[in-house]
Amino acid sequence: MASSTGHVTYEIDGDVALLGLNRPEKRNAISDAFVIEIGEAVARAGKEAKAGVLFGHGDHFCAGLDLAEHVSKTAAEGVQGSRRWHAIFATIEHGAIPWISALHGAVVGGGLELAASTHIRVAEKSAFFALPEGQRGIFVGGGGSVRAARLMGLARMTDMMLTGRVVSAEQAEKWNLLQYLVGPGEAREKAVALARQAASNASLSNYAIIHALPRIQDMAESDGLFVESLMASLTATNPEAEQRLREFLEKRAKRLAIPDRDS
Ligand code: 1HE
Repeated sequence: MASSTGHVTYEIDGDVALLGLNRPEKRNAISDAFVIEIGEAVARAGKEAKAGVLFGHGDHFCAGLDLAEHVSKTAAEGVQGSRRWHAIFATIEHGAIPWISALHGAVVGGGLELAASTHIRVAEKSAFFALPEGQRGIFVGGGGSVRAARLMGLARMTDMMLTGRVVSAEQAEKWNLLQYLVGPGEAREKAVALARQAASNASLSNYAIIHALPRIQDMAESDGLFVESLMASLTATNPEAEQRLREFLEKRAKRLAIPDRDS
């Protein structure tokens, strides 16, 4: 399917790609063509940047699936649509680079599923989280039953879906839905700073973090530990590791920023 919605902005800032959801008049609701365009921008960022930031233009991050498009779909079209979201969000979660999402306003339905496919979530206090699928007579279809449930836990997600409960940013932080809670208008800047930090890592380490770490969680303990050893050896024998270890030993490496001492 060709995508020509113009609903995605794309910019490169040094090593960081900035991908903006830009359909504010519909609260960045995601149509079929829009999700494809997100996938194209994610693929481009994987070639041109070392980390990416995903944010929403306007007053909201994303109001989820474009409900206007989903009236009168056949069952087969519904499955194909959901599988398309899965394939595209998988290129965020298990793609070439780490992604940080900057959240404000609505992070609702498919918007929460999209945020859950990124590796770090930064939210402003205006952000609110909801899964109103039950109220709309549908179900999550963008990977939420796996990714969002893993972040917050089954009981909380079941509660959100059964009751349509709207969760504040403060509560969402306690529920592990986000890692950084920041002031008004600060999420994008914080996300870019975190993306720059991640981009400065060895790329093979980042690859291991986004590909091996989540898979290890799905493995039996002994399998996970074995895969960990393989990744540890693969990264440590990479020439970039030798150079970085030498920089540390020769006191040329950037020092850790220790809270309460360096800030
Ligand atoms: C939309 C959508 C949408 C807004 N699809 N058009 N998602 C939802 O159930 C959330 C639905 N949206 C809302 O609850 C509200 O729009 C918000 C709380 C996010 C924002 O409220 P507000 O007052 O700022 O905006 P609004 O007046 O409700 O909406 C502005 C316009 O955006 C309006 O269109 P207009 O032509 O009347 O101007 C809305 O119809 C439109 N709009 N959200 C289509 N989602 C892969 S499966 C995932 C399943 C789901 O995501 S289910 C959850 C869907």
